[in-house]
Amino acid sequence: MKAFSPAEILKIREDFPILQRKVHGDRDLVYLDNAATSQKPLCVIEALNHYYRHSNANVHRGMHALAEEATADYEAARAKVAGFLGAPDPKGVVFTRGTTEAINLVAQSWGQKLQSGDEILISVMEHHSNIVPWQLLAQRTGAVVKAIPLTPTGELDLEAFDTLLGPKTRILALTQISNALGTVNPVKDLISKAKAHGTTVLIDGAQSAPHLPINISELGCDFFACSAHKMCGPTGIGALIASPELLESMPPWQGGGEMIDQVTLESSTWADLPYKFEAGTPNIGDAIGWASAIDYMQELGMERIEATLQALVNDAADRLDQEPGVTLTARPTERGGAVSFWLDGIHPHDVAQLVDQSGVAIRAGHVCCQPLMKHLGHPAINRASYHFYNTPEETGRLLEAIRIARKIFGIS
Ligand code: C6P
Repeated sequence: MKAFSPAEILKIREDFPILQRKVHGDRDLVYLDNAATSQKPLCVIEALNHYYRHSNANVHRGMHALAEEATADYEAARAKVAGFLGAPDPKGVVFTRGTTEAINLVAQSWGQKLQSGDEILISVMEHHSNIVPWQLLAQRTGAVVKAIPLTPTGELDLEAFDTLLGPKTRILALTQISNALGTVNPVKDLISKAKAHGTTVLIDGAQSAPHLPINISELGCDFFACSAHKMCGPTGIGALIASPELLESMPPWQGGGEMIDQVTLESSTWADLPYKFEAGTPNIGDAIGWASAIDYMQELGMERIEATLQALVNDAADRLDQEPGVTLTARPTERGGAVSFWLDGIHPHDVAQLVDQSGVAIRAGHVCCQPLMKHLGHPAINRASYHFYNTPEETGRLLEAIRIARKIFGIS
C-alpha cells in the first residue's frame, strides 16, 4: 500500500490546527511525541464542541430528546469502535478510561479465577500498565509473573517464549508494539501458540491501534486494550474488547449505577453487556469524539497510515543511526511509530530540553518501562515518535537540534 505523498501530508497537516503553532517564540513546532498522545484533527474538536453545544445529556436514563440523542450517539460510537477494530460484537466493547483501565479491569475481574502457582506471562518490554496490574493480581492470588526476555536487537526472545509458555501459564499479556523500542511483536503467531496451550491472551494495543489495521477476530486474542488519545481521539476514553461470552463469564469489577439490573439492600443483579462493566455515568462526549477520530482515520485508510509510518520511522532510524554520537536502543526488523536513542555524553532529559529549544518535542525518561530500562542498563532514553502527519523534514529538524545540543555540550 502506498504511503501518503508529501503533497497529501501537507494537506493532512491542515486538519491539525496545533501543527501550525510556534513554540519558544518563532520556532515551528515539530511534534514527535505521538506515542505519548497524538494530536487531534479539527473534526474531532468539532465533534466534541457539537456534542456539548447540541446534545449533551446523560445516557440510558433519560426519556427526553437530548437523552435519546446522546444515547444513540454514544452507542453508535461503540459500534464504530467495534467495526474499526474487527471486534466480534459491539456488546464486547467496554468503554474504559484507556488502556491502563482496560488491563486493570481484566486483572481484577477475570483474574479472580487465578490460584496460587498459576503463571502470568508478560515481557521485559511491557509498559507499566501491563506489568503492575498483574503484580497486584499475583499478590492477591499467589500467582507468579514471568517475563519473556529480549534479544540484543530489542525483539522478543522467541525461543525463551516457547520455554516459558507452559501448562501453568493462564494468561499471556503482551504489547503489540513497544512504546519504548518501537518493536512490532509477532503477536499473531504468539497468540496461536498460546491458544494451543489453552492460555488466555491479552494484547496491549495502545501503540498498535493508532498505526496498523487491526482485526481482533483475525488476531484471535481474548482481550484487546487501547486508548483513543493515541488514535487522534480525546483523552479519557479507550476500550477493552473481548467476546461477549468471555465477558459474560467474568464478575463485575466496579459497582454503581448503569451496571445493575435489580438492587435490593441485600444483593444486586447485573446489567447486560457491556453495561455490567461500565459503572457510573460514562464518558459520553469523548466516546463521540473518538468515533469522529475513527471516521477520520478510516477515510485516510489504515493501510496507507501504516505504510506512511513505516517509511517515516525507518528513514528516521537510518538517519539517526548515521548521526555522530547517536546510539539506537534497538534494531528491530519491524518498527512501529517510535525510534529511541541515546546521545553520547548528554543525559536524555537534557537532550529533550535542548531539542525543545529548537521547537522539537520528543520524550525522555523511562517512558513507563522501568524493567526495560534495567535490561538496557540505562535509567532513561530519548524517544522520537511519529504519526502519519509527520514528515522526513521534521526528522531533519530533530537532527539539527541534536547537533546544536552537542555543540552546547562542547561535544563535536
Ligand atoms: N504510553 C508513552 O508515552 P494510557 O495511559 O492508559 O492511555 O496508555 C498506557 C499505555 C499502555 N501500553 C502502552 C504500550 C503504552 O504506550 C501506553 C501509554 C505513553 O509511551 C504514556 S506513558
